[in-house]
Amino acid sequence: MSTAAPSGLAGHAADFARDGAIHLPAIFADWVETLRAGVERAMATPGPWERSYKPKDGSSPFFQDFARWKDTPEFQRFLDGSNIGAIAATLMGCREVRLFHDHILVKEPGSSIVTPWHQDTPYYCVTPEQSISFWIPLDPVARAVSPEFVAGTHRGNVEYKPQRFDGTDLYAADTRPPMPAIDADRGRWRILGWEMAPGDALAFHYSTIHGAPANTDGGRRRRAVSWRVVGEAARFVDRGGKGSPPMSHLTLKTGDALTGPDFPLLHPRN
Ligand SMILES: O=C(O)CCC(=O)C(=O)O
Repeated sequence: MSTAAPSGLAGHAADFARDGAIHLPAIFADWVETLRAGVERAMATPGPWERSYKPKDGSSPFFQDFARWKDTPEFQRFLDGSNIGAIAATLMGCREVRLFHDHILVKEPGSSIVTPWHQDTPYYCVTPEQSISFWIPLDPVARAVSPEFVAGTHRGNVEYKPQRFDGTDLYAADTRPPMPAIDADRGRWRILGWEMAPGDALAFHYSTIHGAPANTDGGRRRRAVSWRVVGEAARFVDRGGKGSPPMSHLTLKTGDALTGPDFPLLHPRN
């Protein structure tokens, strides 16, 4: 399998820059079985940052785990053999691409958990200028359960106050503005979402406002792995050991380049 970016991707780069979220059909289709096996292995032995939600109404859980590439051979095979680094470099227009982390997100059939509207930037210990998450579904995803994105909200440098799923503030005395009530007036925003097949990808910027519905449509699992990557402009931001994942073991200082064994180079290949 090639580790070069597929031809025809340059056109998507302009859409990514404008909207902050794009759909790339079948771009990782060759990796579905490998990633499914990795998710199964990771779920069988959750990692130290695993954070799953069990709905109060008794419906199925929403499993989440982070940075499992280190102990999941299938994920290492994906990083070594796929062209994710070259794809990211083309979309971001940068020279180097590093892994920030992987994030497993499995909404079991019937799960009533809604992923609230949020930006990832305020949860992450890294600057967002050159950033992409590749959310790769491993099951068919109907439009009704697709993650959704508010087009263009990665531009303009507005950071909204991050909250936990229970609605409490993540950081004390946070004076950033609250997330707008997007669902109260959906027609006011350009909301993007797609029907997807396993091995497609959604590529989105860390500052794009996004969320996802409950998995109450279709009676299917909604397995996904979101691969978070950054370009050479990325700099560490000290969030006091909070955030997602907390990464409180890092000794980097605010403003340092995001390098070291936690953040392997994906592009260019040595
Ligand atoms: O899968 C979901 O429900 C939400 C995805 C998400 O917020 C993310 O990948 O950043």
